[in-house]
Amino acid sequence: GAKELTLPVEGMTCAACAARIEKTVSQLEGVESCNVNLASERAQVLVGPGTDWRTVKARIEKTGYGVSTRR
Ligand code: 9UX
Repeated sequence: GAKELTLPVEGMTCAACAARIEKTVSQLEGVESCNVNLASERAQVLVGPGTDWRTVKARIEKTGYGVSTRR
């Protein structure tokens, strides 16, 4: 079933950064939803069974932000 991932996002400085990440991650195959909180610097992502955090991390990095790998 779907899993909820929480990823720590680095490098966001304004609300539009969070919105940009939400939009691009939501467009990934296998991602059902993405909510990014600027204040807590966390992305909460609901993904299907074939998708894991590495896919989401790669997209966030391609968009120009960082994802800390420590959990
Ligand atoms: Mo505003 Mo956030 O230019 O990158 S969208 S800082």
